Order: sequence, then structure tokens, then C-alpha cells
Amino acid sequence: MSNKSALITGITGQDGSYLAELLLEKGYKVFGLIRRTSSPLMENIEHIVKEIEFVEGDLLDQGSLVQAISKSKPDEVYNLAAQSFVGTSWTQPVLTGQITAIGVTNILDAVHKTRPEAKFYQASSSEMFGKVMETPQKETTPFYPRSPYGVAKVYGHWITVNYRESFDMFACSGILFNHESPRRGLEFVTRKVTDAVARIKLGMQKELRMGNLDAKRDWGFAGDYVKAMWLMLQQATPDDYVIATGETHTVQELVDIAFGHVGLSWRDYVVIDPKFVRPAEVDLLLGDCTKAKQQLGWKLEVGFEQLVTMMVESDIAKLSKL
Ligand code: NAP
Ligand code: G4F
Repeated sequence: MSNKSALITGITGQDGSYLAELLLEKGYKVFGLIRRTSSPLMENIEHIVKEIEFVEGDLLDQGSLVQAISKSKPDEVYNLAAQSFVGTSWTQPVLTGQITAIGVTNILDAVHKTRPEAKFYQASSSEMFGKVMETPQKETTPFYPRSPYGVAKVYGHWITVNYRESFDMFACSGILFNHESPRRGLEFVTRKVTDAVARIKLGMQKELRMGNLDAKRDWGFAGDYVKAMWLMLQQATPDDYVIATGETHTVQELVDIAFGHVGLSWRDYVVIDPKFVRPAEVDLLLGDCTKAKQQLGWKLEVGFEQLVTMMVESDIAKLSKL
């Protein structure tokens, strides 16, 4: 068992919850940064809430980050907090930049000034590849972001590289392709679909309004992806890694599998609504994670169809209890 400690920003989110579970299993003392809200939502970490020590803070407030780091004295810092929904990044572009871009400098700099020996993980994204310059995308593929979110993540990525090169910090950036789970937020396409399929099956909803069904994504399971985050910080030297499945599927395939799993045809329920079509789309993401497989020994356990059916089953179980 480890006697290390870790500070996780974004602990209430999908990835934060799986990472906290993983680190607790490994014997870490886990600190979770939470921001003050009037109605705290802890659904994803309810089952482990007693094992986590919470520290108050916000990526927008550097003083609070310095205090959180001074209090927790972490060996490892995982920066998972972000305004993470691409759609909202067009309606709140400034806030997205402040949290998802400048927020990274706020925490990196707080680590550099108060705990420079701590290892740092930045949650970078395949959205940085945007209008892809090559397929499949790997660590050396040039970035061409297509949303304010993608632009902010490119900044977060490069400032992490810059602190590593300027100050010799152990800072890694994980370029993760889409990863999903029953804990995914309801506005992201996978969970939106599996929640709707469950509601339609249970007679609680009549139709599902969607945007672009032709977009292709490389979708994996979040539980597999947090293992890669941890592996990056256990290496002898810091580096950046693509984490992906190496398979791509259209949104239509996702919808087809989800409805098919409960014996329904998506064509009877899906309505295309321009409201969900984005001002600029990322048409195709497909990752090449050869480097992570070879250097980290990372491997995938859950495939695409298994992921979608797991999410449908989970949503049916949740909604059946209401
Ligand atoms: P998520 O479920 O949306 O969680 C985001 C987390 O960030 C929440 O805990 C949220 O806290 C926190 N947060 C937002 N603004 C904050 C602020 N100003 N200060 C402190 N905390 C703040 O996201 P996720 O899917 O777990 O993703 C984790 C990270 O990986 C994000 O940085 C995301 O951009 C990145 N990423 C995700 C994927 C993916 O497919 N999931 C792929 C590549 C990269 P509240 O509960 O208070 O809102
Ligand atoms: O599920 P999405 O909203 O995820 P997106 O935009 O790929 O971003 C996610 O993955 C990134 C990694 O590549 C993360 F960095 C980011 O934080 C987030 O987790 O949309 C996926 C695709 C898009 O092409 C979108 O246009 O689904 C398409 N789509 C079609 N109809 C829809 C809908 N997306 C949403 N959210 N809702 C729809 O009704």
C-alpha cells in the first residue's frame, strides 16, 4: 500500500470520482478540491465521501489553491477541474477561458511556488486536434482547435509543457480522447442518449432531440482512463501521452446500439434539432496510443458496445428506482 497523498481538482466530476476510487484503493490519502456552491452535488462520490478530505478552493482564485496545496502537502496533483462541456464554451467563452485555460496557470503556479516537488497531471483533450491535421492523432499531431473549449485546452496543455521546461517540474499532460461512464454528465452525447433510451423504454419520454449524427468519436471507459493518469505520474520522467481506444464510431452508431439494446429502433424516436448543431464541428477523432501502451503499459478493458450497454443498464436501474 502507498503512503502518498494526492490532491484532485474536479473531484466531484466523472473522472475525479474514478480517480479518487483508484487512489484510495492504492492506499493514498486523497484530498479533493471543491468549490463552494449553494446546493452541493456529490452524487458521483457519495459512496467514498468519508474517505476523502475536502479542501475548499476554486481554479479562479489562486489564493485558495495555494491554501489547498499548503494544507494537503500532496505528492501528486491531478488537475481535472474545467468548464468541460464544449457546447457551453460558445455561450460562455470568457468563463471557459478563465477556468479551462488560465485556471491551469493558477494551479501550476501555486504548485510551483508552494510544493515544487509535487508531480502534476493536466487533463488535456483530443478536442485540441479539432479539425484534424492527420489520422490517427498522436502526440506529435499539430493542434487545430474548433471551439473556445478546445482553444482553452491548447493553452492549458502548453503552459504545462512550459512549466516543465522552465522550472524542471514533474508535469505531465494526458491527451485523453472521449471517455464515458454511468457517471457522465447528462448533457454529453453518450449519457444524453442512454438516459433518453432508458426514459423512452420506461414510458417517461417520447422523443430524443439531437444534433449532428455523423460526427465520429473515439469513445472509451473513464474507469480505464484514470489508470493512465496515475501511470503517467509513476514514470521516471514527465512526458505527454495520448490515451484512446484506436476505434472510432459515429454518433448514429451510438444511438443505434443504445436503442437496439432495449429492442427499439432509433429512427422511431430521434429528431434532429438545429439547436444541438455546433457552430464549428470536430468531425472525426481517432487516437493512436501506441506510446502509452509501450511506455506506460496501459491497456483498455472496456470496449465501445460494452460501454454503451453498461450506461443504458445503469440509467434504467436509476430511473426505475424513482
Ligand atoms: P466533469 O465531469 O465536467 O467535471 C468537471 C469538474 O470540474 C467538476 O468537479 C467541477 O466541479 C470542476 N470545476 C469546474 N469549474 C471549476 C472551478 N472554477 N474550480 C474548481 N473546480 C471546478 O469533467 P470530466 O469528464 O470528469 O473531465 C475531467 C477533466 O478532463 C476536465 O478537465 C475535462 O475537460 C478533461 N477531459 C475530459 C474528457 C472526457 O471525455 N471526459 C476528455 C478529455 C479531457 P463542480 O461539481 O463544482 O461543478
Ligand atoms: O459528448 P459531446 O458533447 O463531447 P465532445 O464535444 O466530443 O467533448 C467531450 O470530449 C472531449 C474529448 O474529445 C473532452 F475534452 C470534452 O471535455 C468532452 O468531454 O459531443 C460528442 C459529439 C459532437 O460531435 C457533437 O456535435 O456528439 C455530437 N452531438 C450530436 N448531437 C451531440 C448531440 N452532442 C451533444 N452533447 N448533444 C447532442 O444532442
